[in-house]
Amino acid sequence: KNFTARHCYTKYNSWDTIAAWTARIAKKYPKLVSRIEIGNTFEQRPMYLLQVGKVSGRKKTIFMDCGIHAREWISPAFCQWFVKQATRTYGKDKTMTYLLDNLNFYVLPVFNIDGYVWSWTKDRLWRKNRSNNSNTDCIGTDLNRNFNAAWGTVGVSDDPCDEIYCGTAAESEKETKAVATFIRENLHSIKGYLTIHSYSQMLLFPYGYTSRKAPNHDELNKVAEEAVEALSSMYGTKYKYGVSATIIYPTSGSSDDWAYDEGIKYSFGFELRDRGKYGFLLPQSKIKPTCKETMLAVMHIAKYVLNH
Ligand code: ING
Ligand code: ZN
Repeated sequence: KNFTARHCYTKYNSWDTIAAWTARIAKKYPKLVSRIEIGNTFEQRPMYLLQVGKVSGRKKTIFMDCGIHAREWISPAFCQWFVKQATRTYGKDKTMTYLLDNLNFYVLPVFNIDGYVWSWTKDRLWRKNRSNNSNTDCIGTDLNRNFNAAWGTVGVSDDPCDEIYCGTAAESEKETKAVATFIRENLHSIKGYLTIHSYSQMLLFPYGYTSRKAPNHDELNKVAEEAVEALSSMYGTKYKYGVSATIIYPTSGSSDDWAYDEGIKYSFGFELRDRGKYGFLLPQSKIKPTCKETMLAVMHIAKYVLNH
């Protein structure tokens, strides 16, 4: 009952709560939000995606996923916040109204649902999904190493016991397959891709798998610079921005590189607060300020994508 009454957005929510919320928000705002099931997880949970935007003909869309890594709880909290803010301010805030009239957002509030449930129930610092691996008791694949972008080459492990295990093949995981299939089927409209992680306060863009510059590198760099500037205008939170291979570390099989190579020219990865004081255990009191400042960066990118 408290979901729509403001309580849930400043707390971390269990998967059951988030799943119930997806149904509720779609029901409450039928002209703005609809819920789509894009597949099932390894443990057979339905993967819910929210389409957010005024229903009308052909529109550009932005795909945003949260919670690809289980322990990064601020990430699903941000996806929820985004949808809340969109629905509450549509028709009131000029920029939001403009964006939702002209763009659709696909918001996946939790990508790695099984892992998220595990992080709530058994191991707070779990990262991977929960699929079985052969010849070992070690569980899980890193979904952000499982995409078909120079898969299995750099910044990965082929040991299923490691945190960055890339799986047996690109898209070997049901969760990766579901997201990649949905994006491929909607490539005609998807012009922007955002993936939300924590922590370290960075805004990253391709590539992670090579030191080669992306064709529109200068443009991505400019958009990132402006987005980070917008973000810091609220509380002064400092973000680094740049190519992920150099700003954090080389990675292959990451979702943003894959989306970019599929032709989505505006592909960004966020690493939200903080810089390590609390790390993955960011206190609930930080949800609101983190989400408010992040909204400014996301809105900036969305405006840019709409107009380019
Ligand atoms: N960091 C990301 C990781 O998958 C990342 C870094 C994010 C790389 C986005 C590429 C794109 O290792 C965390 N914290 O998971
Ligand atoms: Zn992550």
